[in-house]
Amino acid sequence: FIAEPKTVSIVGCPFSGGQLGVDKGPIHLVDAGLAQQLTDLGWNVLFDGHHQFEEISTETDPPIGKMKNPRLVSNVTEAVAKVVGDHARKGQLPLTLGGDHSLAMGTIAGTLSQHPNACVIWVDAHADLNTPETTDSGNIHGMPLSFLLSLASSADLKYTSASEPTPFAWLDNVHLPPSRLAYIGLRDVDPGEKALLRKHDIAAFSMHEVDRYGIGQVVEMALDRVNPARDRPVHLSFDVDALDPTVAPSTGTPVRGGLTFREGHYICERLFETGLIAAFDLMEVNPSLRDPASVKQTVAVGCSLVRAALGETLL
Ligand code: 4U7
Ligand code: MN
Ligand code: MN
Ligand code: MN
Repeated sequence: FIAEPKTVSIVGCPFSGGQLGVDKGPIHLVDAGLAQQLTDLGWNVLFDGHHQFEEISTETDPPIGKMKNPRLVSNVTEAVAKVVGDHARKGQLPLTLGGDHSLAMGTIAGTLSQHPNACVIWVDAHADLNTPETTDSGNIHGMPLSFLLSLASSADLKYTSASEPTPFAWLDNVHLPPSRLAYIGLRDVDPGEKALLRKHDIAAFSMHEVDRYGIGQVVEMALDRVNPARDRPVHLSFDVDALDPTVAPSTGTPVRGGLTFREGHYICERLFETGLIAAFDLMEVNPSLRDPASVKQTVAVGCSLVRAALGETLL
């Protein structure tokens, strides 16, 4: 899916509309030298600055139901979908740096616009499958997959305005079949999300399965579910909170009992080996949390995961 010479387009998204405070992540990742590291791996790297997002204040963007910042998140993710889709159409690998995980509404919609048969491997402590109804927090970074799987839609927002479209109406005709989503690393799943996982028979490999089978087996089992012939493009969406907080402390919603440094890297290395990665997201790096040493560690691990997904090998 990636044309020669292999080109990666860095889509820096300093955005935190889906959960406050996570917007400096991409800036730190790029400042740590990520572009040069990918050049050193033999990639042609495109990066022309971080995206500038419009500002919509919470005053003009009051919650709809429980959803916080709905207009802002809808507008930003729609713009991200166009950017990611355009890079994919040119045969480039879009590498989106977040920012909060609501951005995946945009990145996955962008991937599907070019690769309608793509599957998604979602590496996360959380399922990010809440609907506007099931969410407790109202934070949209916990909801992107409900919209992408069409388990939620703009109609659920019960919103009427003569002057603007309903937020997320642009996503209503985007559809990722639930059979093409596989999770790895889950360990903090809300009751409403568990019900949806079961109802739609979504492939979900929690930390329990990682302990039981080992990460090597789990990655193959995940691919067997969503990509049995190993012929579908893979969109890899990696929430850094999938890693154990001792490995990646600077993130907004840390959960103990996560992936080790090696388990996280193995997922990236193995998917690179398949040659199927069409897009990569690295999300939820939050430098506003924790001390400078923890931030530095988390940013370094983030860069290292990206290198692993783009072909860095141990030998
Ligand atoms: B992240 C949560 F309730 N499920 O909906 C929610 F536990 O992108 C957390 O994976 C969501 O970091 C975490 O707010 C979203 C909560
Ligand atoms: Mn998470
Ligand atoms: Mn997430
Ligand atoms: Mn998080």
